[in-house]
Amino acid sequence: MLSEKINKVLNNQIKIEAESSQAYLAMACWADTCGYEGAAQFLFEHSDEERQHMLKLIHFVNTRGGNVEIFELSKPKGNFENMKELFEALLEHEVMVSENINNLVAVTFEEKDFATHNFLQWYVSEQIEEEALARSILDKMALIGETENGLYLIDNELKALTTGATPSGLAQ
Ligand code: OFO
Repeated sequence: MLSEKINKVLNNQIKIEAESSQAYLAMACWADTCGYEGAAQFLFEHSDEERQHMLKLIHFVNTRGGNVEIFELSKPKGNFENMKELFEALLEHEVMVSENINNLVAVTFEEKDFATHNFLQWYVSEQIEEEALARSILDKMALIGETENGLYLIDNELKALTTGATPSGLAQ
């Protein structure tokens, strides 16, 4: 059984994961429109992953006898100056998510909810990976430079990071 406090913070995390999915969906659309095929694929897939993170939390809350609340989402930013600005925004978003996960873990200690504590360790590890990935993309951009050739190389690098699966079942 979840305490009211844990249930509330988990519901807030469900909202954050849904907003992450929306944020990356908006980024993917921008990249697609600009012709960055690799970046678009990478971001569509990332958006799908965030939805999975949300669903994983929803199933956990339901399994533990809690009540899931689905909130209204804020409109994500859908326009960027360039790829660098987009990936800086992505990193900033992931850092915010990591802070929220850390706060959530702190609440599990307060509430002595070690089942939720264990469950959240997956998110702690995931955030380390996601922040590292965003930083490595920005590092590569700084190294290769934002010339047309540089951006083409980055776009190919991003494509290599994708699974190649069609995003959310849409026809390509
Ligand atoms: Fe849900 O991992 Fe990124 O935000």
